Amino acid sequence: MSAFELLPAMLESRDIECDRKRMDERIEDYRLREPSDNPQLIIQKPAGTDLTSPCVPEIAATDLTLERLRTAVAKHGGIIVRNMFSQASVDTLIVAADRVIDACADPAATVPASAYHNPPENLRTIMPNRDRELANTRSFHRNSGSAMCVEAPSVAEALLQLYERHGLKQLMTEYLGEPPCLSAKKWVLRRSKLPVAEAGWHQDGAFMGTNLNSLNMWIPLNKCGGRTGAPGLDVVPQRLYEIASAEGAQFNWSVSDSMVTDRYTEDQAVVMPEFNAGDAFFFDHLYLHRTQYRTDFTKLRYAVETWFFGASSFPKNQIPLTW
Ligand SMILES: O=C(O)CCC(=O)C(=O)O
Repeated sequence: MSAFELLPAMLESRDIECDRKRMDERIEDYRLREPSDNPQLIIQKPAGTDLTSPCVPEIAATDLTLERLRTAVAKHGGIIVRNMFSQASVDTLIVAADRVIDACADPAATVPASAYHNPPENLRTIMPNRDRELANTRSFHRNSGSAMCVEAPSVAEALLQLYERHGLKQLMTEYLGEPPCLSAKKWVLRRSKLPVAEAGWHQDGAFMGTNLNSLNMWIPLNKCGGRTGAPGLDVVPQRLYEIASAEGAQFNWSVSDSMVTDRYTEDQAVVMPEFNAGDAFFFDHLYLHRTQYRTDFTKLRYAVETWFFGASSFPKNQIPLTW
């Protein structure tokens, strides 16, 4: 793994106008591009019965290879890669998450341009429903304690550099079988709100679609999950091939609590993994998960969520952008 670290001084000395133009171009690259109707899907339902027992596999960052990633996601739906990013990098990202989320807190405020807030000009026009969709997306994030990375192109560009220096651009290219793209809507800085709201169980494919190839890298920036007192993720640790029914759920893209508890019991039970700062949790659009829910959390949790898609097998509704 690379020794490259992201430090606050590196972020703050970036050319913010150059980063903003670059993010504009990355988004613009996809304005007229449509996904393939027949992508070669990475995850295919096997013909026979799957005897794999449910679990969340874990490996050290030094052991991460394409083969380990591919096998774990194909068999178990996801994998935790321990200690992928250094403490210095995650500390910088916590500061960045605070600054970006705070800068987006008041939709009526005029926020001076900085490394932590300088949204690309075309963010409004790229959304199919323009102002309304951008305002709704921003308000959804404000209410969830999150912000799109693209609100701060310098943070976004620095993250791409961090990922590239950790070999992730190459790994994602190999995993997806083509160059990766990211998404404006599904590249998110998160700072949980306390008390944690009961967020629905969901598979991201319910709103992204399923005729695509994806991989999410969810990076916790502080210790969370399990019984740490900070919300991690609750997961159904198995390979699923279809989107579960939304019957009885809060949203048309979520899955009800009773559906999860009735269906995934005993040996298939829900897991609440414990995460360390700088781990990377990889899973795709069919993985069933939710923000960990308990009423007694006392600690904040920071995270970065980054979805990667194939350059020709992406969800257009999530506003793809070139890497
Ligand atoms: O960070 C969270 O609590 C939610 C993350 C999530 O749902 C995702 O990465 O798809």
